[in-house]
Amino acid sequence: MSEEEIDRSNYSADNIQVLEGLEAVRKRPAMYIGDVSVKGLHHLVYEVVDNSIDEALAGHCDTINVIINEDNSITVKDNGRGIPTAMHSKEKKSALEVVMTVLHAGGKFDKDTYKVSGGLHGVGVSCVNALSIHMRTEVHREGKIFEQEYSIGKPLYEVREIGVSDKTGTIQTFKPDSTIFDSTEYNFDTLAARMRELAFLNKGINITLTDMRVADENGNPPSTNYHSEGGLKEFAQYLDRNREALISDVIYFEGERENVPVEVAITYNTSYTENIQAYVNNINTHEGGTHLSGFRRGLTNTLKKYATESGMLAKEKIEIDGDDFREGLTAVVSVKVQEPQFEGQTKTKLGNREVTAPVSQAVSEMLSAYLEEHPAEAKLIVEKVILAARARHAARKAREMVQRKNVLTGSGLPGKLADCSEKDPAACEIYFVEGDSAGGTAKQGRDRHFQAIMPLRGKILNVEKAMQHKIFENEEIKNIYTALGVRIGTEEDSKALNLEKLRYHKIIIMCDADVDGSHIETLILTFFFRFMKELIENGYIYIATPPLYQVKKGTKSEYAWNEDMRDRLIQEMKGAGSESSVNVQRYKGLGEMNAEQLWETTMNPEKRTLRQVTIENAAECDQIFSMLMGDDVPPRREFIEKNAKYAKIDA
Ligand code: 0RA
Repeated sequence: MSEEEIDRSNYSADNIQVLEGLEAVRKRPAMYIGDVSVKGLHHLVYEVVDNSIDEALAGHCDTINVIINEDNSITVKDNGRGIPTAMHSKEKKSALEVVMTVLHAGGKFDKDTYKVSGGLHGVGVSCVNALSIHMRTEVHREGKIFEQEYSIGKPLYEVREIGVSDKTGTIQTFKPDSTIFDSTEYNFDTLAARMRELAFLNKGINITLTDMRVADENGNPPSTNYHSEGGLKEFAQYLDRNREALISDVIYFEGERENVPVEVAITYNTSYTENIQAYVNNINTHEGGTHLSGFRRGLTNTLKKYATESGMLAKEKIEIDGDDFREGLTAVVSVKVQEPQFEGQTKTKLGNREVTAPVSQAVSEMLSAYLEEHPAEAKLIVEKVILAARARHAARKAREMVQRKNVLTGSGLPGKLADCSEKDPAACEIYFVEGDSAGGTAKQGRDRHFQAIMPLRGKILNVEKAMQHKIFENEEIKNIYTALGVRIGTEEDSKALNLEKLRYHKIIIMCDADVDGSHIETLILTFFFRFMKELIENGYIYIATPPLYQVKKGTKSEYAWNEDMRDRLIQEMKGAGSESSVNVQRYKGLGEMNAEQLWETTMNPEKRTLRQVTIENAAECDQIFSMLMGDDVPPRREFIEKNAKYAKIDA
């Protein structure tokens, strides 16, 4: 290629930074996109959409269309300026090709870059390309249409002109490589939750999601449009839509403090749970960090000052602390940070110290203004804070009772726990089993070397509806804490679980495969989600999957986990012998299996299937638990009806 062909005057093409090659991505995909499970698969879409979001944040794009194609490939289309296609002088290639084939070559433009979104790993579209069996990019720009196609990241031809266009924008289609990912089937609801979240976080943008794999009676594919003019204000309302509001307003701030763009929305509901969703560059930072500290500081200081000056605290003997201001609080905090430092176990904790003060300032300003202007609502909030403080004191007493009792009983372990002999937590498992009878069978069937059994009495307390002191007084919940070895914490300083004390690294919920069993499973998960979220985040929580059927013929017996498997086994066994009537047993409960069967099918690590519990979308998850376990019936019915196709009615 001659020097003359290189367009040195083209600023946008030339300023794309080139950092490193792509080979590494296919070798170690998990390093770049987190993992190769369905999570990683969906991450590819977010990575591509993020580039369009950046273009929108730069003010050049207002519509993004995401399409799940029939073959589970994904198309992302935007009406931005289009990825530059001119020659990149250093690489001697089209800028488009550089963006698509060179790692970290995003749209990073010098210092005053606008790029603030970007997936968790911020790896860029070239990673998506490397992990796709096929990808195609079409750019409408400067009156022309350009295209290039790739296979596993390698261009199939040079960028070429294929027509004229009076529009601008970028259209990208990619089909994930099935040799890389565990599964290549996209989940509409997962993508929908993220697109909805992005629409709230970036107000004004239109995002559509269309599923070409299915069509309604009229042959039209389901398509949803996500758009929010109110931004986080509407996000907070959405999060609380199944809760009873304490105040009807959402307290809202949008602006910049000390050069940090901050958007915050706060409201209160009548529940006892705190729900703060904190975002940095559109990423949910569920481990928190400096922006969350700023938020808490601003909230606590402002409310404390107001409550004190109002005189409402005067007759209270008890000390009010940080937690008390957050019972029933729903808030969304979103900051944009140029060079975010992510820390923590899952790299979702913001480390940048310069972010604390701006957020704290923003919260103090908006909240003190609101409280001054809305005395009636302010009174409701302060009254709720006082109630929370009283409840917290009651809870602490209950907790201290538990801890004192444990000291007295020596080992401190619950009487119902059949512990294992192994002491290394990494090798230990605990089964929480529905009911004493199944608990007994599990105790006989287990490998006592590394498997501990803890029977739970029927339905544990619904923590979504209970007050804290009730929760800590609850026998089953106390037993869960003490069996696991972690502390019961409500105070600010002890809120984080002492995970180093955790006695088992596999915590397995084992319930009957019926409606009651699912209910109990959900109750236990709700408890873990609200009070021991770290266990889920660290991947310690699992669900056991007992078989649904035993298919028997003579001395031969096999297990089936679904109807397809059952029918296949019946066919096989029928074909195998001459005499008729294969025997099928439907297991409704764990109690219908003997110890050996339970071990063989559900507990033996060599044969069992464990489902690991993960959090797909933090904001959505909170909302689903509050809806499933809360007081409001209609949304729960709607959810069940919508998901009924996945549920089987019990015979
Ligand atoms: C860098 C520069 C310019 C556009 C983009 C990146 C861009 C990237 C993507 C990725 C998806 N959609 C996109 N839209 C735009 C243009 C700079 C200029 O025109 O001066």
